[in-house]
Amino acid sequence: MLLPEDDRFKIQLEGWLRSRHAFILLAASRGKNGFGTGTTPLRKEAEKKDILIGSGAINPAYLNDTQFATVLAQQFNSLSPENELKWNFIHPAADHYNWEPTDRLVDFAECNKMVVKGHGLISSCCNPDYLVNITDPALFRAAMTSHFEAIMHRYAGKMDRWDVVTEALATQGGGLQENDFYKVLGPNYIAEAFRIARAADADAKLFINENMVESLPGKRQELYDLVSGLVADNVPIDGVALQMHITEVPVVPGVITQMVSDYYALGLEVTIAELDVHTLNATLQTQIYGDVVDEALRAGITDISVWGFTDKHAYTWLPGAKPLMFNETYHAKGAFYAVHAALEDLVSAH
Ligand code: 9MR
Repeated sequence: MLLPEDDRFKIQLEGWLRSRHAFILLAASRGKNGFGTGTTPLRKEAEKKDILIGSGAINPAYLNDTQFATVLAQQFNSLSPENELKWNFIHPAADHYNWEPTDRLVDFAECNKMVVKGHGLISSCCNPDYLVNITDPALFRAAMTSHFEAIMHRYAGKMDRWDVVTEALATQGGGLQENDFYKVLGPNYIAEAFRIARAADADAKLFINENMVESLPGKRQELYDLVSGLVADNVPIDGVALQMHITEVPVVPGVITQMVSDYYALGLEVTIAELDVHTLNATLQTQIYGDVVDEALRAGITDISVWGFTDKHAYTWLPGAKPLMFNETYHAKGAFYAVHAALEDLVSAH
């Protein structure tokens, strides 16, 4: 693990602080004094270049908090739900769909000129007993098809892109995760899911969403092999959604650019779907946010989402970490200014 006392890290950090990003820290300290950020919204900078800057992990209940709703609509032009589209949230009983929470998000997005990404068609968690108790592949496939159709038809034209399969690979790599879908349909469940999704909504972009490939070279190769196999089999997939939950260790420079180029050669798009940075070191956090977004934008990524934006509602596995761009009282942190600078720099570079 790369720790602050590591020499390589110090050299990188010193170089970085001397660079054009140094003003971020000054701007961040100004931002602490007020609710406003003192600069243009992220979405304003993004829209100049047709870039989506989104926030995932939006639980519709958070919209009751006016500050939450205001910052979300001001700063982002895309959103996606946290858990509301996962199977047992939206379809808790075989004959009942719980539409209201997701409808609310979609309405909010429409009112605020935001697009919505669907997240959770197939995920490794949150599958109800009535589904996982089906052992016959034909019946299981039929349940999957009617679930996808119900949801994708309802939100056709309202959700422009979907994570169809999330976390297909084992967390540390080393093969496919033996999730509830794999257990009944075998490895082909992935191709089947994409085919069902394309048939249900021919206009939405379809992504495979994966974690940790930026930090684990073996898993990165496995994902590439899996996805290139899908493409070779004419499976309808539009791209790869990199989660980018980063814990302590910066992404090695060049890795994002290489992934974009490899998938582009397959005719696929790469997006960042769930960026957040888990560390107790605020300076390191700012640096990582800035570097990731800067490299992603320069590599041609045009769709970047964070996994929530306020530490008030953060999901972290590192005790004490505050992984998001705004603090608990909605003040912009260094990470916000780093992302802002990366967007602004890209705009002025063209
Ligand atoms: O943020 C989500 C959390 O509330 C849930 O308990 C958890 C398990 O369903 O999932 C979290 O979201 C995950 C997302 O769906 C997929 N990528 C990793 C996310 C957590 O960082």
